[in-house]
Amino acid sequence: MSRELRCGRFMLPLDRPLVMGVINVTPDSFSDGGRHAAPDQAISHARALAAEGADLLDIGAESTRPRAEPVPLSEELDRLLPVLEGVRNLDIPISVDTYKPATMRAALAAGASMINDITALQAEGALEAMRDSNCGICLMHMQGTPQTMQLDPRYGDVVAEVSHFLAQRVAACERAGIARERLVLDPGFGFGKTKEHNLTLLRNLSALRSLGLPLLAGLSRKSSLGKIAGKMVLERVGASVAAALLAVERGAAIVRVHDVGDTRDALLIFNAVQGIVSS
Ligand code: HH2
Repeated sequence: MSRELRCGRFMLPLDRPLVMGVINVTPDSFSDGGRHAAPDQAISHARALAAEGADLLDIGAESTRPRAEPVPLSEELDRLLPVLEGVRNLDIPISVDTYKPATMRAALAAGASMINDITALQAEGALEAMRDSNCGICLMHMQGTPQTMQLDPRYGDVVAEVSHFLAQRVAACERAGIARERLVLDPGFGFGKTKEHNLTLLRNLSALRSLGLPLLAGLSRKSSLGKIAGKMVLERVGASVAAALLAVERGAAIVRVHDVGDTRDALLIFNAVQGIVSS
């Protein structure tokens, strides 16, 4: 497996776990809806997360929580572009969380270095939008769509099915001429999965390492953690940090989190115990 991830002009080292800080420029995200919806709020939140030690940031302008309504392209761009303009001078890669090829192209033109796609580039034109750039790409597994995914998710073998799907999407990227050094794979915790499915995936995360690409895990503040810990969304910091640490222990290269500083502290302890020296 490559020791670095290509993200546009950045090469991210993969010899220590990386923290991806979440910025939701949305009025309705499950985790922090409305808190950073105005561009200046989102930009100062991005700066704060960078100062707390985020290795990269992920900006989303459309909520993908269960039952969220899709946002029209023009509205997604209106939310996203002023924020991208305001964060492009930060010296860390900026990822954009979108499944729309037109948004992918606009985001890259506005300085984004990574595309995080919850539909793993299945939209028509998405592979082509990625082919001509050298940005990083996160391919995520989801069963169903945000509108339907939590109604009745079912699997025979959740780990095998997620792994099979991700392998197929990697093959599609390779056929489209997208280099493997640009790819990160994500099992998509909470996307068409019950609490038991999420726990099974986390327990067996290391099985996905056989796909030979870095793994990204997004468990931060998710409802499965709330169910276990009996906590409301904004009270899930401890549970989220624990989940991030468990994911890293099982091989996650990147953790996607809202609480960057607390996660970073936990990972510094992890690194020290493991004898990992930062490059
Ligand atoms: N989770 C969310 C959104 N995007 N992308 C990846 N790759 N992996 C994830 O687990 C993931 C994701 C949901 O979290 P959040 O962004 O806080 O909520 P919302 O979708 O409501 O904006």
